[in-house]
Amino acid sequence: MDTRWVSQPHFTTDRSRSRPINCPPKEAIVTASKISKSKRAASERSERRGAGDELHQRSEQPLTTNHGVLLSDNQNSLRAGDRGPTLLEDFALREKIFHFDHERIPERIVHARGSGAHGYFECTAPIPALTKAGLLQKKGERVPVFARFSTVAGGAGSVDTPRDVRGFAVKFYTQQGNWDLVGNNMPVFFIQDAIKFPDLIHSVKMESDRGYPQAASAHDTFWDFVSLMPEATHMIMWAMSDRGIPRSLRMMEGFGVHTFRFVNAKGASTFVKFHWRPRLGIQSTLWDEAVKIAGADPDFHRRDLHEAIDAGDFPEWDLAVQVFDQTLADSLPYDVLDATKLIPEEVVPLKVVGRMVLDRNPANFFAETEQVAFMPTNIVPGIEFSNDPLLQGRLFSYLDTQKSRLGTTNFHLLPINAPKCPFANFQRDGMMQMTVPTGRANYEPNSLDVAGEPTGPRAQTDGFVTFPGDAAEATGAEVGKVRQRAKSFGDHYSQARLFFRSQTEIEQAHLASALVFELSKVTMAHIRTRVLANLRNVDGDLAARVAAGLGVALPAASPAAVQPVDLDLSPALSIVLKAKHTLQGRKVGILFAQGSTKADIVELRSKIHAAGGTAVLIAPHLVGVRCKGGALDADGQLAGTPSVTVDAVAVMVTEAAAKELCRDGAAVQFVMDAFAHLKAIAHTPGAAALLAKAGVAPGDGVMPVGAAFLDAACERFYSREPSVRTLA
Ligand code: HDE
Repeated sequence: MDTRWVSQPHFTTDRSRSRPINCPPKEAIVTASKISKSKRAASERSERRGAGDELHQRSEQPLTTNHGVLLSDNQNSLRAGDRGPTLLEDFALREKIFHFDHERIPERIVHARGSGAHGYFECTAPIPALTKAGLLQKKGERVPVFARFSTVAGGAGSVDTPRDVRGFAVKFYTQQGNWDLVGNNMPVFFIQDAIKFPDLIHSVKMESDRGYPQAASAHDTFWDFVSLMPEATHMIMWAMSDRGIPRSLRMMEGFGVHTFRFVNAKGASTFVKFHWRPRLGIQSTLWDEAVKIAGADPDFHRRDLHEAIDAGDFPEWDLAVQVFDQTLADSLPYDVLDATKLIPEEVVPLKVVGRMVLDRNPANFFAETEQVAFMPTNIVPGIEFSNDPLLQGRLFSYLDTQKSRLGTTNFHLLPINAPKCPFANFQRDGMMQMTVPTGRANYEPNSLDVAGEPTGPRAQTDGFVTFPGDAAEATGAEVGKVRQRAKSFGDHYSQARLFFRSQTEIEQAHLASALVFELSKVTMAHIRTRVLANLRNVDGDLAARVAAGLGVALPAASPAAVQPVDLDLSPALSIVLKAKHTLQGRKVGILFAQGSTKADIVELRSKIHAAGGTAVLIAPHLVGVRCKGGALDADGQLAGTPSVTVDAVAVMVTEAAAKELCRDGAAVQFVMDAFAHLKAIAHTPGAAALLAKAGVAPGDGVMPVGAAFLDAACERFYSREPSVRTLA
């Protein structure tokens, strides 16, 4: 290997130091940007040529894999000898190619071709009387913005100057959250209802059989569609006007298109339409010019925007609003909810409220312009939607799009999309989660704070409250849009009481015992107490039994929004009362051993099968158990087939075998568990010793092998339970 470096003969990198060992001091290092801007002598950079004359460069910044391992060579893959095959173990090559292979994400289905810039919005004429939107409250107050301008029909690599509508999307990073004003450079739209959007876009994009034309509406399918959609006529006027061929992105007007709502601090609302007015005025190209620009400089608009900002010639727009009320809306000869209509400024004048200045180019096109995720649903208090059916459809669409394009529900964590105000909630996990939430409060309500644990964020009284008006107006309903639970949902205990009281005694005991078990695992005393207080509203006896089971004092009942009432009991809610007396679907385990009578076992097995059950033969050994009457194979070996795997058991062993089995824990447990689990137990006389050892007491469900057993095997013998365990 050739290690002759032009300026540094030898490199060893030690990242615990601020720079690689033997690396020139920082002052001597020329950064990439400086390199591009200065004509430096090659000798200032550490370089060497490899054996194949490939250029190896070194700089102060170490090159690593994505997992942090320093690389020594970025020119050669790892080979078995310099002319040998590439080795699979070359993790550096694999990672680099892998990442490259996945660099592209789906382009936007519409507005794929776009250019963006950072900047700020400044309020120039506050309108607190109209809206409580934080960014419009104080003259001179600025919020950061990111704007993206786009064509609609073309792909991401299409030219900048086709005849097309231009997207005009602005994300305002306000202190009340992100507001996205996702508009166009024309104030109306082709269609009135979101349900037609896929048709419109299918028709205008390249035709599906031939894949052309790209970025052009001059073709059959578009004109076919719009000619059948008279509602598109107005927008066609705009699209065919010189607005469809802007001179520069800096010289376009922008429009929110839809009617939105302003809501002020008192809750009063007006309608509003948003307008962007370029300080440079509107300018367009001639069609012939646009066509020639497409050839001469396909990036004409992108370059223009970038260069202007780079040169400090920051593009600027005024934000103006057209504000009107329902009375004015009613007086118009068209519907303000119809996105194919505009309101002439001669009818409702424009009021300038602020200005937007774009003063910074994106540092990285992909990370910012490509990954920015605009959503009309991003609104802030004081700005709301109208019932425009086109807008309402958009409210659904954009979230889907972001998931599909950016691949994860966590797209909001990307720096370009994240709010610049604090944000917190209980949403967790998901692909590409970048945050590391601590603590276990990932739900609310919670009272973990009572025990000193973090409790997480909560909704605030001054949080976003939707203006209720529209829904009521449109539907004639008494109340409009509300986040409110109906009072009729307020009785939380009467049916819980009905359920509990409709259970049989044993079921009630099970329920109470289950509560004791669960709550005994709860380490926070205040939670147990609260559950008991709630239980008092269900049934005083239940609460008392659970408290006793836990050994804690019974608290007072919790306040109930609606006092529980006694409803008529419903026996149908009980499992026991509804249980089906059948062997169908149930399994009966037959425990046998050496010396058992084969004929009896076979007979019982066939009776079980005849009754619809399944017999499972269980023995200490699986194969060839020597029985009276011949060898018999078991279905399961005793240790691996405990009685919990069946619903009833028959112990069919001789006295000698029983004696033997008394020394086998699996056998004793088999019987003991069957008894404790309230199962029917049939037995031969010889089994007595084993039953005694397992603590089986005579009583319901314990019987000699015989006809009665088939009937008993259909049941569980709850009456036995108090004798085998303590229930609450
Ligand atoms: Fe969009 N639109 N749109 N749109 N739109 C998208 O969202 C959609 C409409 C607009 O620079 C998509 O993130 C539906 C009107 C702009 O990233 C998608 C309907 C207006 C941008 C989508 C409309 C717009 C989009 C594709 C009919 C002007 C680019 C990528 C109900 C007021 C934003 C994305 C950017 C982008 C859906 C109609 C403007 C698919 C369903 C009307 C400026 O979600």
